[in-house]
Order: sequence, then C-alpha cells, then structure tokens
Amino acid sequence: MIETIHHRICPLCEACCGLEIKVQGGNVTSIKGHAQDVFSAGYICPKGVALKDLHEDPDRLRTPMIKRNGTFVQATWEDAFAEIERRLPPLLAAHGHNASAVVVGNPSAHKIGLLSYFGKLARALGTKNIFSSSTLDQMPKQLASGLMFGHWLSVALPDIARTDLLLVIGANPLASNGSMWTVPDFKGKARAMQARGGKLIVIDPRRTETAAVADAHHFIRPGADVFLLAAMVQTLFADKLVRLGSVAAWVNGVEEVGLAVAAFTPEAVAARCGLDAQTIRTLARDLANTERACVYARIGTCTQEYGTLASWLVDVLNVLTGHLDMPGGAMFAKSAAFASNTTGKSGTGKGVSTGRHFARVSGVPEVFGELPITCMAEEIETTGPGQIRVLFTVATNPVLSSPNGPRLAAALDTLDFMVSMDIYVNETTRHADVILPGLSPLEDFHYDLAFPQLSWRNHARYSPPVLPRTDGTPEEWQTLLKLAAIVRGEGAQTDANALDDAQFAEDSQRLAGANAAALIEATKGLKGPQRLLEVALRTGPYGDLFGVNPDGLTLAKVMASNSAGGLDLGELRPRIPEMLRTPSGKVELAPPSLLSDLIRAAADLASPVPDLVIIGRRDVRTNNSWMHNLPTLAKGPFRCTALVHPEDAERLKLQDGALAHIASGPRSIQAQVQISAEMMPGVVSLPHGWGHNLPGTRLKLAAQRPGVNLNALLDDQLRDPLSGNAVLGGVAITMRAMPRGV
Ligand SMILES: Nc1nc2c(c(=O)[nH]1)N[C@H]1C(S)=C(S)[C@@H](COP(=O)(O)OP(=O)(O)OC[C@H]3O[C@@H](n4cnc5c(=O)[nH]c(N)nc54)[C@H](O)[C@@H]3O)O[C@H]1N2
Ligand SMILES: Nc1nc2c(c(=O)[nH]1)N[C@H]1C(S)=C(S)[C@@H](COP(=O)(O)OP(=O)(O)OC[C@H]3O[C@@H](n4cnc5c(=O)[nH]c(N)nc54)[C@H](O)[C@@H]3O)O[C@H]1N2
Ligand code: SF4
Ligand SMILES: [Mo]
Repeated sequence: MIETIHHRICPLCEACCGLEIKVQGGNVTSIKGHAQDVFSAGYICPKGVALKDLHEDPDRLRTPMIKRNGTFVQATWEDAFAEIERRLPPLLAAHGHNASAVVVGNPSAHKIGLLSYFGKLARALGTKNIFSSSTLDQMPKQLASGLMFGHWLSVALPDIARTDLLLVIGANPLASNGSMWTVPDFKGKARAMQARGGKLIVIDPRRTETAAVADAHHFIRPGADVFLLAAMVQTLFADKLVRLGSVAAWVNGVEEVGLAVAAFTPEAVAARCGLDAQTIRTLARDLANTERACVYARIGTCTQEYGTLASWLVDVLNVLTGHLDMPGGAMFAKSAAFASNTTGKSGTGKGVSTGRHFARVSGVPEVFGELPITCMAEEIETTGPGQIRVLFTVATNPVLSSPNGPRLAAALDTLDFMVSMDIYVNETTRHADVILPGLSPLEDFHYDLAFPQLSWRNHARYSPPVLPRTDGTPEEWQTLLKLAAIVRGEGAQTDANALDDAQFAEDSQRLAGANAAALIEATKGLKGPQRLLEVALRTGPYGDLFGVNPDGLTLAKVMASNSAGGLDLGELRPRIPEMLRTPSGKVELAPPSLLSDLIRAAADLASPVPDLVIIGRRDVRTNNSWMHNLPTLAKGPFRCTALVHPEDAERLKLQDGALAHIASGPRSIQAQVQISAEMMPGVVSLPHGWGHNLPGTRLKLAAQRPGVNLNALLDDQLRDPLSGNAVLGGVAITMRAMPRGV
C-alpha cells in the first residue's frame, strides 16, 4: 500500500507545531515533528502524536446525538437540525433573544471554522449573554494590552531569539508549551539564550519544570504578583532607572505611574510576596541594566483578583526599562491575516472600552463583548426577564473548567433547551438536548487566526486536510451558519454554502463598497473560512493587494508552501507607532481605570496571608479537560494529585498517596496527596480538568482514572473586577487527612 506524507499544524495548543503525518491505507502510521517547518523546526510534544488517538477514539462522536427520554441516540444531521428547528424558535419567540446564551471554549481558538463563524451565531441570537473561557484565562492580559496599545490582541511578547534576560512570571512553558506567546520548543530557545550568556529567571509558587531549567527561581505567594511588580516599578523610579528607549516619543502617563506606585516600596510588599526587598530591587535593577531584556507573565498572574493590574504592570516594566518594541525585548508580531493592528488607519484608533452592557444578576460589566463565564450559572438560575432558558455550548466543558462546576451542572439541567457543538458526550454536553460534532482535526484544513499575532517569529502556514472527511459531516462553520439561519427563522433547509454566499456578499459590501462585485469575482471558487482567509491574506500587510503588489501573499502561495514547512516572514520588527490603535496614538501607560484599581491593591497590602492556599498545575500530557480519554496521554503515573510541601504535610498529618479532604468555604473535594518539595510552603497544587466520574458521560478511558474536579472547590463569585476573569489560584483552603478506608 502506498504511504503518503502530509504536513499539518497541530491544533492542540498555542505552540502551533508543524507535524509530519504518514498515512497508509487510510490509517495514520506515524506522527512526528516536521523538520522543515519554518516556524517550529521539527518540535513536537506527546499531544501532537495523540492526534492519531483522537482521530481513532471510539468515544469521539461521528454523528449528531439527540436526547430522547433522557438517553442520547445517534441521529442524522437532517434530524438533528430538524429537532433544533422544532424546539428553538418557539422558545426565542416566547422569552426573547436575551433568554438565549452562547458559551465558547478553548478549542475554538485553534479552529478557523469556529473562530471565524462563531460570531455569526452570536449575532443571529442578538443576546448579551456571550461567555467564553477567555474569562477563565487571559482576559486580564487582553484588557491591559487593549488599554495600553489600543487593541485586545496587541499583546507584547518576548523576542526570545535575541534577549539576554527573560523574567517568566506565573507561566510554565515547559509543560504548557507557551500561552499568549506562540513559541514551540521554548526549552530549546531558552537553552540557546543561556548558551549565549543570557539568563532565565522564574517566579512561581512551585519549582516548576521551567524553573528547573532556569538560572534562578523565586517563590512568590499566589496572588501577590501585583505587589511584586508594583515594587519593581517603584524601584525603577526610586533608583532613577526609568529609560523609555526608542518608544519615548510615544508614551503617555509616565509620571502618573511613578506617583501611583510610590507606596509600593520593596519593604512594604516583601512579606506579602514572600520575596525579600533586596531580591525585588535586584530583579528591577537587572532588568533595567540589561540592554536586551523582557518580562513575560501568564496565567498564574491572570487568574487572580488583580489579574489586570498584574498584566498591565508587566508591560509597564517593559516600557520603563526601554525594552518595549526593541529587539531582544517585548515586541509585537505582525500577522499576515486577520490582525486588527494591521488593518484600518495605522497609528491611531478607537482603543478599547468595557461596560457597554452589564450582567443582569451581578451587574458586572461586559468586556470585549463578553460577560464573565462565572456569571452563567446564576443567569440560568435567577428568574425574571432575561433569564437564560436556551444555551449553545461550542467546544467547551465548563462543568469541569469553570469554578463551582457542580452548581453549573445543576443549572444546566433546568434549561429549556441546550445545544452543544462538541465531539464528546462529556461532563457538560451530557446536559444537552442535541450534540453536533465537528470533524477530526485530521479531516479538516487549518490556518491559525489568532496565534500568528502572538508568535515568536512571523510566519504564514496553511494545512490541507490529511484524511478524507467522514461522509455527510458538515464543517463546523457550516453548522454555525445553519444554526444562525434557524435562529433567524429561515429554517434548517437552506444549504450552508448558499447561506455563506449571501453572508459574503454582505461582507463584501462592507469591505469593498463599490468594488464588492470585483471582490466576489476575485474569490470565485472559494467558500467559507478559506474565502475569508484569501481576502485577509491578500489585503494583509504582506498581501498582493489583488495584484497591486504581485510579489505579495495569496492563499495559493501560502498553500503551495505547505510541504516546504510554510512561509517564514522574518524576525519580529519594531512596530510602534504603526501598530498602535489608541485614540491618542500613544502607548497609554496610566489608564485611569487601572490607576484607581491600584488603590484597591494598596488597601489590601496589609491583609493577612492565609495559612494554606491552592493553585493549579499543567502537565505536558494533558490539555485542560478533554484529552484524558486518549491512550498515549492517559498512560503513566496518576497526574491528578495534590502537591503538598513536606512541612505542610507534617503539620497537617498528610501522607503521600493517601486521600485528603480539601475544603474552601462550603465546597469540598477529596484528592490524593503527593508530598513535594517543589511547592512553596503554604501552597498546594492540584491540576484542573479532571473529575471524569460523573454519570451520563461517554469517556470510557478517562473514567477509569477520573481524578477530581479542582473547580468543584473554587468559588464562582471571585473575580478580577476589571476584566471579569475568574480567580483560580491563591484561594484559601483547609486540608485534612481522610480516615483510612474511606
Ligand atoms: N481551576 C482552573 N480552571 C481552569 C484553568 C486553570 O488553570 N485552573 N484553566 C482555564 C483555561 S486557561 C481554559 S482555556 C479553560 C478551558 O476550558 P474550556 O474552554 O471549557 O476547554 P476544555 O476544557 O479544553 O474543553 C474543550 C471542549 O471542546 C471539545 N472539543 C475538542 N475539540 C473540539 C472540536 O474540534 N470541535 C468542537 N466543537 N469541540 C471540540 C471537547 O470535547 C471539550 O468539551 O479552562 C480553564 N479552567
Ligand atoms: N500540557 C498542557 N498544555 C497546555 C494546557 C494544558 O492544559 N496542558 N492548557 C493550555 C491553555 S488553555 C493555557 S491558557 C496555557 C497556560 O499556559 P501557562 O500560563 O504556562 O500555564 P501553567 O502551566 O498553568 O503555568 C502557570 C504557572 O503559574 C503558577 N502560578 C499559580 N498561581 C500563581 C501566582 O499567583 N503567581 C505566580 N507568579 N505564579 C502562579 C503555577 O504554579 C504554574 O506554574 O497552557 C496551554 N497549554
Ligand atoms: S506543543 Fe504539542 S500540543 Fe502544542 S502544538 Fe506542539 S505538538 Fe501540538
Ligand atoms: Mo487557556
């Protein structure tokens, strides 16, 4: 049998590695890193290999499921859409569009079909109840970046290829492979930096895999990053180390920042952070005195009460030490397609705002078009106009991934109608009335919409499908268009491609005005996300502008580069002021909402530190809540353990391998203890995304070693007030040994 070789970007995490996949007789025979990939150069992690398991997983849904008398039965696509058409429109008519909600999850960031068409369903619904896992994750970074640079995805990232000092705070790229920073083989790049004399410093309450390869590691008390960072900024002012470097002409608010952090001296914050004042000063001075240096912070600094402040102060440090937009510092990628900081007028824009509407029950503000996902349960439970009666879930498992999952699970059971676009019957989708699956990644084409905006180097890579697709299964963008049509009352009969043509005709009017017909003609033969991609690439910063710049990019050129590993678009280059989209055309260093939130932090500085707090953890063989059903990833040691420092274990009489009872407020769980000197004393670490022992799921392998749901312990009412992001770490707990035999 002939063996064919295919090249495909891995859609499982933000590293976006190029893979080489061999196929024989319709079966995948090998998956390796693609050595020629211009961006990832052959790097791969165990999850990439597990794409074969995912494709072959007998529990992965290949057909829609409809719940009949409490049990899921397989259905045809026609029947599934008909069921939705029968049940949905009457509910929308009776309760209004704000009685509907849609929640979208992590895998959609990795699927062009979901990301570029999800908005069409949301717009058709016309509801303000839009939720996503962004408010369990990076919303603080997006808000801080938006306020400073003018757009939600204008996130500065380390120019690791040229830096000599990288300070990593609250991130563990050796396990996560990087986040809000697309950097395959972080370890290799860090090693190369060290080989040329550069230093890696990690600040984390756990001595992580990343800390283990660093030149220095400092423990920090969970949630105290805002204090550390403010004190580092204070040190720069006190020591007269502030230098803006090349962006000096483009920064507003330096003095205001100096005044705002004046009280946060290293001595004032040391006890709260668990770092001594001298260490804090040295960190700030080294940053200021190293020509090519950069601070990078991630989820540990976002999923806390001061997430937006901490995210902001990271870039304040990068700016005040002259490292923003400098080679070897914190730079901005220039994406070939879909980036808001490459379109429209350059150098100025509308900036970002929040609070265009508010959550009905809690009154918290909208941020980036979304309400906090932690508001979802109460919006379903609380009666009155606008109570959520109908829910769409799209590639998300909030029963495991969102705080107070059991409360949400109970609320989901009270809905009038729930539709899930998902590939498993899992802890969340078991509550649905209809489940609509997507294709296996190996059956689908791929182009990353978001991550080229966050990449360590500029690139454009397109992957065609590796395997023929399952007969009759629509692509997910087609499913979204059908759902939108049903919501609009147009029925389930219209062909998705016709709906798409109509949408594109509308989009063309908006994009090209008088030239709309020419745009439609120029993209003839394409449909769906591919057509959008063609337009975005050709009109993007490297594009051929439909012939004006004949050497520029087209979709065909990017496609043609697939087996050569894609197109390299070069190292990061300075982009200020061109990339700014703030109304002032400057970097806003002192947004008023952030300065006033700093007063809240100052008032909290002297608060007592709890004896014991819990944080999360990632392992390279996991991916949030949904890959525990794949044999190559599930094997090996049990990973859902609570790491406890030996001193804490002794004090609390906890034994390695035994079960412990962990409580926080009225919520409690039981987890297996693993005693570990990796932990900061007073801090316990348990991974999220486990707890696969709920009834009604179809995850045979995962259910064998289900683990426990960390989010059953966490409070859905704890949020960063600015971004609405959930607090997932630094939460006070009590812990005791379980009696034997329980
Ligand atoms: N305590 C705690 N909680 C956390 C975190 C933490 O650090 N600590 N991390 C948070 C973070 S950063 C995130 S991003 C969230 C993630 O939380 P979610 O956004 O809920 O994502 P996952 O848990 O990865 O669940 C993904 C869902 O998508 C489905 N899926 C997979 N592939 C496809 C596909 O191709 N199509 C469709 N339609 N569905 C698919 C899976 O079956 C699963 O139901 O979890 C958050 N929760
Ligand atoms: N293997 C694997 N890879 C993944 C995922 C996965 O589940 N598994 N999930 C993906 C997703 S959705 C995301 S968002 C990214 C996240 O990518 P990362 O941000 O790198 O996430 P983590 O590996 O959880 O690292 C967060 C670190 O913060 C530390 N921490 C916790 N609380 C605090 C604190 O208060 N302050 C400080 N300074 N540190 C703290 C933790 O100990 C941990 O080491 O990973 C992605 N990649
Ligand atoms: S690091 Fe692993 S999961 Fe992430 S893109 Fe690369 S191969 Fe896929
Ligand atoms: Mo995430």
